[in-house]
Amino acid sequence: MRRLVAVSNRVSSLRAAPLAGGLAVALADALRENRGLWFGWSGKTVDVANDEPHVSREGEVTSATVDLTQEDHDAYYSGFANRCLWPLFHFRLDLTGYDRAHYEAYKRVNLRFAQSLLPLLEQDDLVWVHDYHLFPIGRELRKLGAKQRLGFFLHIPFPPRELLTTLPQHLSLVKALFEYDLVGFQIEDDVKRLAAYVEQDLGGKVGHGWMEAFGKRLRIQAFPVGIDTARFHDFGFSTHGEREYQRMREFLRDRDQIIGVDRLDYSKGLVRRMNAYELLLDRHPESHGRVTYLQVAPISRGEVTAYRDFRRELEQHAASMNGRFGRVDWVPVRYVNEAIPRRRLAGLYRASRIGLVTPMRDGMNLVAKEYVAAQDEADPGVLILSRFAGAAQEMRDALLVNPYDTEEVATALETARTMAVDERRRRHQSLMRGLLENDVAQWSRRFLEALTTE
Ligand code: GDG
Repeated sequence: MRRLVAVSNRVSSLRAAPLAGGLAVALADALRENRGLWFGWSGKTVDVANDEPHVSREGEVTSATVDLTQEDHDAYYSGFANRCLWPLFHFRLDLTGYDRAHYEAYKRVNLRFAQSLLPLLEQDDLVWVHDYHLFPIGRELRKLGAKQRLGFFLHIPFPPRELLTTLPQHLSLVKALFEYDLVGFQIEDDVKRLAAYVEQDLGGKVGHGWMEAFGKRLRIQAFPVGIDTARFHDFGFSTHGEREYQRMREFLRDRDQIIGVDRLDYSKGLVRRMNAYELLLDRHPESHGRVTYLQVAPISRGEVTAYRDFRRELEQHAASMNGRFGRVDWVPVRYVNEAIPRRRLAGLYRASRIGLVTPMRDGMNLVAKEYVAAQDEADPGVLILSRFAGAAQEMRDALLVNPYDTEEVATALETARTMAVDERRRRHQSLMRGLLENDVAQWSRRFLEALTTE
């Protein structure tokens, strides 16, 4: 069995991984199965950074992390990755910052990571790089002589060529992809957007599963990421999950709860989501006191201005809705920044009649999948899902909506609120089948198999 080396911006503790969610869960299992090594930033900033990684072991898995100077962190992570690539790749040119110094820092940090990682690599390793922070690390590793198989997976959407080409460094960024043996995107649409760029801007060739440009051939495919479906379902019925569920049911009594769970990020569509809920309350006075909306939104990237501005806007919105509609015995919106442990989160999903997942653009969106997995199959809730989340490609039996269309989202809320149990069961069964078939273990297995074969 070949060793797996996962490379990502952050490295989490494996013990905490099943509780943390997202990428950590996906990687932890694959690393355990393959006696892997996990390499990335330590999460610490220091005055003088040392290239020697901190190495530690947890059971079968080794972690190796490096520190960053504050300056590199600000320019590489908060700067190029989160002020430029994140908004640009989520189709938000209005929020995209173009700063050459940030790009230089991005390249410098990728080179440093490559230099620290190289001595740790063994001949037969499969190296799997994750996400937009690390496009160039494959090229840097190759330049330093790495012969191992290198794979790259992009967790966020790939933008249309008309947007991508606003980035002064678009050519260099895409060229970096061609250094990998295999590139994975979330959905077919992402692959098609890169294909259009390769054909029209690079004069390259494109076929089924491959692209040619820069005199190189790249293998590329969609690998839609899944969740740990069976385990997450069990979380909702575990001691902590069950306790949270009961506590919530008691608190709600016969009210229907709408739940949203999102990192506090402008791509997740939280303001428009609140507008849609407000429209529901406007249109359906009979729903007052009978429905309530819980938005869990742990704070993320607080050092980036766009995030701070957006947070203030959201707080005002929630407060004004409560002022406008609230009664002494009913609060229409509960908006909390608290991060909730995963088992409790499963209990909360289970206690909620409606899962409201309406990002303006999202690579996949795991919350949509978690919400469905946590439901009780005898009396399941309804998922309302944005068409612009990658997850919408697989989850056809959700109520699919255009998140820009407030009226449509408000109508979907009413449809979900009044949906008969037969239809809820039918939709849930079909969604759950998909989630069990393509769970996170399948996802990493498929990617690693493709990376292993020539
Ligand atoms: C990126 C892409 C893609 C959230 N609040 C709490 C909490 N979470 C967990 C959720 C979920 C994860 O965070 C969020 O995953 P998403 O997929 O929804 O979104 P991103 O963070 O933007 O992830 C995305 C993903 O990568 C994977 O490829 O799907 O499109 O943007 O697991 O549950 N977890 C806990 N408490 C919280 O309060 N424990």
